[in-house]
Amino acid sequence: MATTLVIVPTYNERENLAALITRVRIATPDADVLVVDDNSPDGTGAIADGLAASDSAVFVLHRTGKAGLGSAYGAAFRWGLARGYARLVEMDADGSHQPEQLPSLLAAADAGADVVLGSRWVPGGGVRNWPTYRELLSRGGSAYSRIVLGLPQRDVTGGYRVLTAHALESIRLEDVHSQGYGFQVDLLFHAARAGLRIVEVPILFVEREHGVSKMTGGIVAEAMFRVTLWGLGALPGRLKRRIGR
Ligand SMILES: Nc1nc2c(ncn2[C@@H]2O[C@H](COP(=O)(O)OP(=O)(O)OP(=O)(O)O)[C@@H](O)[C@H]2O)c(=O)[nH]1
Ligand SMILES: [Mg+2]
Repeated sequence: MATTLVIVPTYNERENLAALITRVRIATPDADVLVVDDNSPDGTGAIADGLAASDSAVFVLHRTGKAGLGSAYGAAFRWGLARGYARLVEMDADGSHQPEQLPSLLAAADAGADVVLGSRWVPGGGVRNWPTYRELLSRGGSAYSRIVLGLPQRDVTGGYRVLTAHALESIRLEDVHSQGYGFQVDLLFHAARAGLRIVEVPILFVEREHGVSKMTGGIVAEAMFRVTLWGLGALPGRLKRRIGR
């Protein structure tokens, strides 16, 4: 049985999904793939079913409607943990996360990391074809979260990650409520507080060629609002540790 599960959440990714799954299967032939589709109006779910029918390593989790990235990953993590996978991977469907870089992320998990972050903002990492405002937003969001939450990592909003089953079992998933980009920060914050070993590996993030971005001002606002609340909540503990030093 495969020990690695690559999770690909989809909402209207008809033009991207088949090519992405083919690349994943070539880059990591021993891994299984789980597509989590939220009843995409463009028929992505049916495309996923077709891929699963012709490849026994591909599975599909259908949900009834768009319920956000965080709940899609929550459902997929539970699906994978229940089936005994040792490593669970987060990957976007739009090609921004290159499957060819997955072996280097998995190698960091093999070397002992509990959580591996594909990172745009460490040496060797970067972005291709991203408008300047998106880069500023991402770098700014990471910097703000780092300072407010006291996280040392450079790329805290990225969604290309490997989590071991041990890591996911150490995090109370029911406490991770956020949806858009906030979900990734939320998960990392919980991982850090659980004392897990977190390692960043450089990735080249490539802007999507097909389909439309699901990022909205509301998602950014949600993330900033929640990060600020968590930061305030964690402040007494941080101050106490500083005074106690
Ligand atoms: N199942 C599910 N997948 C989603 C949902 N929202 C986004 N996705 C998928 O999650 C991945 C990342 O999506 P987003 O973080 O919204 O980012 P994006 O749409 O790629 O936008 P950019 O950041 O501009 O590339 C993509 O594969 C989307 O199809 C959702 O509500 N449910
Ligand atoms: Mg994207």
